[in-house]
Order: sequence, then C-alpha cells, then structure tokens
Amino acid sequence: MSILIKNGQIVTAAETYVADIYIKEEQIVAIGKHLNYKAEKVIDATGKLVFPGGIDPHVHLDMPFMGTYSSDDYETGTRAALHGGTTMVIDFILQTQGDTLHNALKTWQQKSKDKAIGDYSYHMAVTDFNDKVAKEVVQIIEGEGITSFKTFMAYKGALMIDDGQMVQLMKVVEKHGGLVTVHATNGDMIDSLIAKNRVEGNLSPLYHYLSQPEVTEAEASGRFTDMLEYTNCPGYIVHMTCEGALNAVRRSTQRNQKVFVETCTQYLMLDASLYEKDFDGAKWVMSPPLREKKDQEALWSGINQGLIQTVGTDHCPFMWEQKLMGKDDFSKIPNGHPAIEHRLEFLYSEGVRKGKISLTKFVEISSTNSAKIFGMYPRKGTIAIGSDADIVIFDPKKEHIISAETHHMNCDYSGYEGWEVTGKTETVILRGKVAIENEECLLKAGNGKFIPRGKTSKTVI
Ligand code: DUC
Ligand code: ZN
Ligand code: ZN
Ligand code: ZN
Repeated sequence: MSILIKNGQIVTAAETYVADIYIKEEQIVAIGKHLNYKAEKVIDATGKLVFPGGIDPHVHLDMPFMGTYSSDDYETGTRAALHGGTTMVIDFILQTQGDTLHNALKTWQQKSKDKAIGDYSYHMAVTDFNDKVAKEVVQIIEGEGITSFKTFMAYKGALMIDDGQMVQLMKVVEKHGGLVTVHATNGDMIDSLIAKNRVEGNLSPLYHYLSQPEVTEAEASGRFTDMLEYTNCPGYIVHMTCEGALNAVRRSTQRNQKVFVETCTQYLMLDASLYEKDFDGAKWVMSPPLREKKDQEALWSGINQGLIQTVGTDHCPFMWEQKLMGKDDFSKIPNGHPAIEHRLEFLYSEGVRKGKISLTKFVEISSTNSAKIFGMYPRKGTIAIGSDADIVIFDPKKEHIISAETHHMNCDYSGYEGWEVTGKTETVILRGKVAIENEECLLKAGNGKFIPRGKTSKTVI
C-alpha cells in the first residue's frame, strides 16, 4: 500500500511546516513540497494538522484489580485509542506476588496476541523482589525488549514493594540499562487514613480523596528520587498530580538527576470538587485522586518548564456496575476511569487552543518524549523519513461533545459527559495502513504489533 498526504501542516516536537508525506508499506519514505509520487491513496490534508501517532505510556487493559478486571481489553482498548489518534500504548504486566515475572509475561502475551488492533509494549511491574526475580529482570531487559520496571509504593499486600527491595531493584536495573518507574504514594499513610475513615463511618467517595492527601504523594516522590540518587538509576514517576510532588522532582533536578515525570489528562482538567457529588463521585475514584485548581496550574507550568515530559491517561475503566461494588464503602470502589480515547483531543483543546502549550510541545508530551524515554525513537514518536508511518490527520476547528453514547471505550459512563472539545482526530494511519477514516476503525484484531524497546539513555531528552 502507498499513501500520499498532501498539503498538511506537519507538526513534530521540533517544528511545524506545510509539506506532503509519501508512505510506502509501513514507513515514511519522503517528505517535501509538491511530491509527485503515484500513490494508491491520496489524502488532501489542506487546513489540517498532521502529527505523529500518539503514544500513551500508561494504560491498564484487561487488568485484574480490586476483585475485578478493567473493562477494556486489548481489542476494545486499542480500538478506542486509535479513534482518538493514539497508535501505540504501553500497558502494565502485573507480577503476582510469590510468582515469576516470566509467568506474568506469558499471561499478558495471551491477553494481547490476536487481540490488539494498535501497537503496544509493556512495562513490567515488579511486585515482589528477590534474587531470583533479579535474574529475571536481566533476562527481560536483554531478551524481551522490555526495559521499564514499574514499582508501587502503595497497595500493600498486593502490589507494594518495600524500600529495601526498591533499592536492590534499582541497582540491577541501572546496571543493565533499564528504567524504574513508580506509583509514588505513601501506602502506609494512606492505609491508616482509610482505616480511620472506615471506623468513623466516613464511607462515601469523598473519603477516597481525603485518605490520599497531597503529602502522601509529595513524600513518596521525594523518597523515590532520593533512592534514585543513591543508586544512580534513572527513574520515571507515573501519574503525578500535585505541586508538592513536582517540587520534590524540582529539588532532584537541582542535583542534576535524571527523573522523568508523567502526568495524566484528568489531573490537568478536573479537580476534587467532583467528589462532593455523593456516589456519583465514584466515576473519578482513581489513585492518586484528583487534586485542586492550584495543582492544575502547577502541572501545566511543569510541562512548560520541562519538568514533566509526558502525558498519559492511566486508562483503567470499570463499568458502573463494577463501581457499585463500593456503594457502601469507598475503599471497595475499583480505582480508575476511562480515558484512552480522548487524550490528544483534550490536550489540543484544553492545552493548545487555550494557549497553555505550543503545538510542538503538544507533540512532545503526547508522543515524542514517550518514544525517547522508553527506547523507541525514532521508529516511533516523530514524522521523519524511515520512521513508522503512524500519523494523525487532525481537524483543528471541528467541535464535538464528549459522551458515553458516542465514545468507543467499553465503559457505560464518561467522566467528561457533555465536555465541549475543539479539534478532532479525523484520519489515523498505523504503520502505513489506514486505521481510522470517517469515524470507522478499518483494522481488525491482531493487527497490533508488540514493539520491542531499547535500553534507557539518561541523556535522551
Ligand atoms: N490507579 C488507578 O486509579 N487505577 C489503576 C492503578 C492505579 O494506580
Ligand atoms: Zn471518538
Ligand atoms: Zn498508579
Ligand atoms: Zn496506572
């Protein structure tokens, strides 16, 4: 298949200019003015933005969690992602405590094989660390193309490792060229606040928020960066929500440390007042919780200061019926919300249109930096000769309204019902194939490829 995209405004993390793009098979072959290749398909992109397919560095598909499973699997999740212009996702493999990383890897390969429509990779979550697991970490970096290892400083008894295990893991990962990523909140503090609220009969979703105050995230983020400094390991903090945590990273960068930071669209757009709506607040029960307006401002400025490099979603949807598992006790509400589909449209509408970020910054945080940090650049994350032809053609003027009635995620509510968005994903190309056109997904389950990743470079950004 060959495709010629004419006259679009190409945007990369570095620049923006009007040109044509010629695609043959899976890759970009030529970029220039007035290209006259004969192509099987010609797309007129006059007046449209043309940018690299989005990479969502943080999603949970078909994940066992809190007594149930997240409601999007690899097929429905990557399809919804493509509808919004995200051509690749990085999902999390969860090691079962007491079991091996390789068994977990097999389980996730089964979940994704023959099902994924878009491209994918995995972060390996290490939930139990010992000498045997250390050997597996090395094998996974060297042999499986998985170079990022996720840790949890919370969810004791299921996912959390202690600080001793964390330091040992960092030493192994550093030695072999990987990256340690973290859910940085203080699990012990949170567990004690949850217990206290339950004893006192404070059981509504509001108390999910009140059990995870900002200090729990700021403290853990600072502790994580201190452990990184001690081990000289590069690190990545997922889903940062607040000013206090950002300040911990600011201090570490003053020591010239390499700590990458991700935030998520919900923390840039929504705030904790949503928890005051009685049980309806369960829609936004996620960890960490939504914060304050002042934190949104801190996060946008963190993006512009280069302290925050990526924006993911932490997509972890549950049906309303599943949320009802916690109708009498906030601590039993499955944590997470549906978000994989609208990340690019939200970042464009709320960020670029409202003057908070530039177009090139938009591409940096939605695609390029994830490709660089996670060892896939320049195959993924940019529009360049020789890169995979993962391309979004985006109408910057088209207005639409977010609703569960029209979204493609397997979730019967939206956390953004009625939200007005300007800018819409129109056509999506994945490795040279048209994936989305006229609101339809043209690719089938099994089209998505596992993308092996390279080692981490501390100087990549
Ligand atoms: N937070 C969530 O809200 N869901 C999945 C896991 C997590 O850390
Ligand atoms: Zn859509
Ligand atoms: Zn998390
Ligand atoms: Zn997550």
